[in-house]
Amino acid sequence: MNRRQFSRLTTLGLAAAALPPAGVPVSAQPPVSALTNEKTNPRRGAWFKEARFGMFIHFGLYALLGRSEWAMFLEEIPVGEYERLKDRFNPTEFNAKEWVQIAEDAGQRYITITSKHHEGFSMFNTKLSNYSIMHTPFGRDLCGELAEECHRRGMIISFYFSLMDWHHPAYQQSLKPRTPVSPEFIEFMLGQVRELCTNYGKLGAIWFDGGWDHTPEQWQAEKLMAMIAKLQPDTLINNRTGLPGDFSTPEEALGEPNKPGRLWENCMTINDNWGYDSGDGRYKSPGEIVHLLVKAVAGGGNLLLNVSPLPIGKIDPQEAANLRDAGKWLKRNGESIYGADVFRPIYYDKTFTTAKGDKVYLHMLDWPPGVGCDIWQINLQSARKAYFLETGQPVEFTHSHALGLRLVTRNPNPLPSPDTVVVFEGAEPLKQLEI
Ligand code: JFZ
Repeated sequence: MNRRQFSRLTTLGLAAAALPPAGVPVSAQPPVSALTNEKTNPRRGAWFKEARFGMFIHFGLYALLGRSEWAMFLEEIPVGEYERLKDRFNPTEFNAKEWVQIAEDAGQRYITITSKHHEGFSMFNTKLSNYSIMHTPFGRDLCGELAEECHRRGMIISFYFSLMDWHHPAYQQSLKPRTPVSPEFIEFMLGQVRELCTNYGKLGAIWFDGGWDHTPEQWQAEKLMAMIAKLQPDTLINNRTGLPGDFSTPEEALGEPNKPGRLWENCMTINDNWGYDSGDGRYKSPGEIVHLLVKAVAGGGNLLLNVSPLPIGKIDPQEAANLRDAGKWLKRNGESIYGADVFRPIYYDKTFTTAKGDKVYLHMLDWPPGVGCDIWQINLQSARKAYFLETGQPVEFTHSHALGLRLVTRNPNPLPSPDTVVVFEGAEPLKQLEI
């Protein structure tokens, strides 16, 4: 769903169908168990902070229509008509190796794929429904092949799973907001999540979505989480069951700066749509991708950047090219991203900081700087030395009371870059990290 479609839902009075239910005061919600505590055990959350950059993949029957993943709902296509798409679903060009290679070249450390989106079509080998990829001309377990390739290559695999299901007969009654979810559907949903947690090896995260029409109690979210914790104790769970889970998922926005220590991941489209939209050519440039990543990490979060495979099973070549280009910057500057965390916020939209150990990384998105080079509101007086991350060339700096940090060295960075990083060694970031 893109912004235009989202605002259309609002005008149709269907905002409830696109937003978590409003009006429930936080204090009125039931207490959450240890499983749903907002503080994730640091050991379980470690991979997430180390990885920082992931590939989101929205792929399903909707790719055949090429009008984004909400087409069934927005165009009011009847179930009987929509489900016939499965007879044409045949992404013969799909190659798990190629997808994982693109992610790897982009410097992404995990992949989150739609195992089932709101359309209700399973992209994995489920035994609980015939409405799955196994019952198409393609007839292969795409999620399974991808998971296997990820495990082979050390890429982390996570599954997106929509709670809402526009197709399943037992969910039809529940399509109205605030109606209960039938026990039959809950059994089906729990069964499918059980399959995902059992048949595909170790999962990085389960990324729920589409729960907004129902309360966590109606979804039996506590039971769901307890089941996952039993089958996959280290798998992280996002916050879209309505319970906090392990991490927040601000969409097209940057983070949860007011909740220090909370894991979060910014999910974004690489153009204007999640699912393939044949008319969408508004690609984010490699530089924009780098900037989004830097901003997320500077705020202590991850970036999950979406790609939309074409019906034949290929990732859009332009998306792949831009990702690969962004990856070139990461190959040279990854030290300032992977496992890095918040140093402190800087309220200037071209300069950000990340930190790791006793190093602070100053990210300058518009190097070489214009008039002067005073970095306001940042104090790195304790730093012993500074240098350009890409070249190792030293950078001279001073401090002034009025302006904070001043870089004396202006221009020796030879490489044009979407983000010029200066490393400060011996700074005092650790106190900031533990806020
Ligand atoms: C949901 C899906 O409906 C969409 O198709 C896509 O998969 C995206 C990643 O997630 O869309 C949402 C969910 C939450 C909000 C907005 C769109 N929200 O909280 O504002």
